[in-house]
Amino acid sequence: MVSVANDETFTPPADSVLWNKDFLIGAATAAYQIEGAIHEDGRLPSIWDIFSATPGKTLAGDTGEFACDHYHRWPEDVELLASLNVGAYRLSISWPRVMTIDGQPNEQGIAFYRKLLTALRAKGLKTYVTLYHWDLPQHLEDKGGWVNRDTAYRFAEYADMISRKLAGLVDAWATLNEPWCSAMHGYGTGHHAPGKKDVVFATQAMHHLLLGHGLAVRHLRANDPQAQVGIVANVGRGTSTDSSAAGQRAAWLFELQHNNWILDPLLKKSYPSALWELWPGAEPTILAGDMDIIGTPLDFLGINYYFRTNVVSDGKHGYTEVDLEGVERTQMGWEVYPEGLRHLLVGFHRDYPNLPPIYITENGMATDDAVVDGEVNDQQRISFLNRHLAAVDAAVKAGVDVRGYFIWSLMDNFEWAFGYERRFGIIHVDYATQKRTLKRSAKLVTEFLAQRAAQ
Ligand code: IFM
Repeated sequence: MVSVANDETFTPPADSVLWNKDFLIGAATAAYQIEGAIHEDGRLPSIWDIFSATPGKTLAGDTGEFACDHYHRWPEDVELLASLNVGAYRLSISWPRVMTIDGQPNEQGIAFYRKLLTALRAKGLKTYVTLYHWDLPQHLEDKGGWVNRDTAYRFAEYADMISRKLAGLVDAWATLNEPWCSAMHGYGTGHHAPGKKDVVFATQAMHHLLLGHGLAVRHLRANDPQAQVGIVANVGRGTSTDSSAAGQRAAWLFELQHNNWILDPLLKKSYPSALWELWPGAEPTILAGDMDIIGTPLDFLGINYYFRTNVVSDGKHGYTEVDLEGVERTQMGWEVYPEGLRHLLVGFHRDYPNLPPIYITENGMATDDAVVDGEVNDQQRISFLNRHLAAVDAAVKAGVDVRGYFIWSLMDNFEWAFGYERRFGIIHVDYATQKRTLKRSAKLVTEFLAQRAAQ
């Protein structure tokens, strides 16, 4: 058992970028994970409704049917969010809530986001809005989902429609959240909706996700010229305890597969060719002009970082993951490894001369939190946040243009295949009563931001 540092406070060093009032600190959520209300106001079924209702797909059979009931409790949630003194909120829009089956706007669903964004703005919060955080309308999956090129065009239509409707209420649009997870877990491993399992599907899905992204960027810019436009990628640090050439290649391949698979097409307009050695025969169909669309310049890149993975060579073209012993882990079993965040940021800055400004759009951890005498003492999370923010500060000092950091997550929520057991929030949610309780981490962040504002 690894002991956790007993940091009692959340006080960044005096020279930390965190004290800079322009460095944005926010909290993040996603529609399916918090909204509930899946049958209301004309919302269509999403792939996660169908997947999570299928026996055996999620822990304890949990679904997003009620989640945090945010669809009804959003005024209380906005008050809580604003009470934390954060400068921004990252949320996502549920595509099946705002668009009808024949591609028309669903005004009732759109009204929800208009009210929410207006209330956030009234509180002085910046709004970071993701268009696709994994909840594809099921009727599009029935036609092949992201493996079908047509879905990229449907996504672009959705982006066009919703950015016309919400123009002026959004500070920054992100097209996709974590296309790696959508493609690989949705169509490769089957751990996520829609649960397909073929790497050939995964690579084709990735290409169509990125194509949809590029097409959407053009609409977002045209319809909402004041807003920033970007995309959010999850990235992973891969290392190997095997110092041989084979071990080091395994670690390199891990990062290539997790990071460069997405960042190269976005920032270099090509896929890394070594991918097709890792996955022979899985090269996607790419039409003329696709890579130029995908490589449309971005205003910002969102980076989501959680953990490091140790790998060894599989003796063939790939790698195998091997858990390290004696390292600190979260409730997810993920290794706590802040140095990986600094390392990756500095590496991206070195490898991509056109790297846009970065926001850490997600970072945080799951802990098995409980309310005791009205309090939640999430000591490991406080320590986690301290250490990862120090890693961000180190990257900034090394020259990386990081503009902000969003804690994942504002509140405990539906953690996909892991249901409600895994608690990522800085606000505790009692799902039986929907009572929200600020965890100690939330209180310390609030105090720090008050001090920062007062200086
Ligand atoms: O909860 C998820 C989120 O939806 C996407 N990024 C990772 C988080 C933790 O697993």
